[in-house]
Amino acid sequence: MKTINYPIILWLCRILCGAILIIALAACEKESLTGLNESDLKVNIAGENPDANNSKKVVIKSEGMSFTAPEEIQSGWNTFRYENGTSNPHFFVIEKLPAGKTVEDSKAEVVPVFQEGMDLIEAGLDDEALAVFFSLPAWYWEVVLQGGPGLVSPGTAAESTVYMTPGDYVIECYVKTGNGIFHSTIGMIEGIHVSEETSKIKEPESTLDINISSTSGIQFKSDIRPGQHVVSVYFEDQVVHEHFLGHDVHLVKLSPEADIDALNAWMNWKDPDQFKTPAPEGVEFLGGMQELPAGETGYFTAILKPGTYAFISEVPDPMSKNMFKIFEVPQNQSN
Ligand SMILES: [Cu+2]
Repeated sequence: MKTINYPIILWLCRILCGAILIIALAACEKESLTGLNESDLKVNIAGENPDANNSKKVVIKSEGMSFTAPEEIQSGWNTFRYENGTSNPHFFVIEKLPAGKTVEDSKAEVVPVFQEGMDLIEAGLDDEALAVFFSLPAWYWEVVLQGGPGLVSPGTAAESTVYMTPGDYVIECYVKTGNGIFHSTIGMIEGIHVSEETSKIKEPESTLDINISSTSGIQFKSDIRPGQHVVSVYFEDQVVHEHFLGHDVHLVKLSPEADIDALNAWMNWKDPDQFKTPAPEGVEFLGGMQELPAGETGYFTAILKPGTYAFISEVPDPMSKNMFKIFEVPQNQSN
């Protein structure tokens, strides 16, 4: 059920965005290159120093409303390093396409259908729009979300590790511009082929374990030491929430002026006033793990400094679901 419903929303986003493409182009200008070099990116992750594994990482970059990504990577465990060189927060969710399909099939066979549906929504014909969405090609319902880095603030890099089976994948971001345009609609979608050849990367060993479920929310041991961490995220279950998507985990650093209620509200793409740039003030997104199927585990790295952080899920009102957990990183490990 979940794999059927997730992609609907992602594509619906594209439709919504497509309806106001002209505005999108204007927004795209604001998202223009910031000229950030790799050395300018803030250090929020482990592995900044050269090491034997760096060359094995899959580097994805954004310097505008697009992703620069390799066309092909190996199967098995893959560490994605996402470098956000833009002026807005982004993420990417990894979607596995059914056999024989590529991102071009998605663009050719799915996007036009959703655009038609969007036109109907714009006209207030929601029921008719729903009927159009159900006319999508049968293969579309087999798309499975397979994790990916959580939200990443401007000028920031993050790393996440997921297990990938051979096939064709799409990565996309559906944060909205200030004008309500989904980033995927205006270019933040890319295809990646995963080969039969397996990577030599081992499953990471975690230093901090998160469990997320629809019944208990986000759970972890509260005594988190400062320093470098490999965070595991185990998806005990996966369900479709009010925004038609499942749950995931994002790491955020909260400054003293951060508006907790504003952030709680912002995490709902379905709200026309939320999940739009700019993000709430005082909030720094440091990556995380996009939704995975029930029973799967993904990993992300983080360097935690003394201060206030939170693990938060991109779902409507995460606080009410126990999916907005604020925690303190103490000054000393002994604390
Ligand atoms: Cu984006």
